[in-house]
Amino acid sequence: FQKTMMKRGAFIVLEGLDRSGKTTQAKKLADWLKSRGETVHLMRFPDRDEPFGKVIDAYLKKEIELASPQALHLAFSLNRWQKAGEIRSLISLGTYIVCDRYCYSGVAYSIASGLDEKWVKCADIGLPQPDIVLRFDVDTDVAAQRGGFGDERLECNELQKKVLIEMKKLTDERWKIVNANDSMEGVHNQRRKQEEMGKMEGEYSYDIEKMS
Ligand code: Z5A
Repeated sequence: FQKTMMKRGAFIVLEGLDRSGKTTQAKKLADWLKSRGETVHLMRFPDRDEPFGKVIDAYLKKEIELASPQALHLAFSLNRWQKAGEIRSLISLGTYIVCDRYCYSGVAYSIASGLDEKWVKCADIGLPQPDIVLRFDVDTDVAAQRGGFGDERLECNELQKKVLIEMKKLTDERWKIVNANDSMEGVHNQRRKQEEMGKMEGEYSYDIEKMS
């Protein structure tokens, strides 16, 4: 009985191209939720501290090679599966998880890199589903001017354009689009305006029964 009375948290995912400002805005969103008295946990994928994430990190930094793009895709997926239990339990305890990238990056980047769509999607079936996905849309030339672009693998304009096409295909009614070409504060204010208009109200107040 006590469990059913407990307010469920929420799983909020930020998606978008490289340098669209997801990490910056994830922190701002987490601070805003904390200011409203919520318990918040910031999460990101790839989680480079987790064992499979260490492999991904070394690969992206060009320190190691992987035998196939399929192996890379599965490493990204395993990295999420390692956190699936933690995500479920945090949400059931009332925590708001603000997550920087999730399986949508996994699917979009791997399809854009040439892998088979059907095969790519299989690895993530059964992972906890987000309540809401915020898609940060940035023009590739704007993103390319931002700090650090081009240092790691996968950071090239041609791939980014294909990723955006794939990410748009994944977009459904749970997604909200944010214009990420704006300044840091401008992007944050767009988000705040959505909240002030009451659009977010209710979307985050789920009952524990709604957990799958
Ligand atoms: N990948 C994949 O293939 N499969 C998967 O399953 C997953 C990921 C989960 C690494 O991801 C790569 O892995 C990524 C996708 C792929 N490859 N690419 N390309 P990552 O998340 O670890 O990548 P990252 O390099 O740490 O984050 P990011 O996406 O590049 O950046 P961001 O989080 O969107 O942006 P940011 O860190 O907030 O900001 C970037 C810079 O821009 C920084 O200097 C900020 O100060 C600046 N910034 C931010 N916002 C603004 C605004 N509004 N104006 C001006 N400047 C700004």
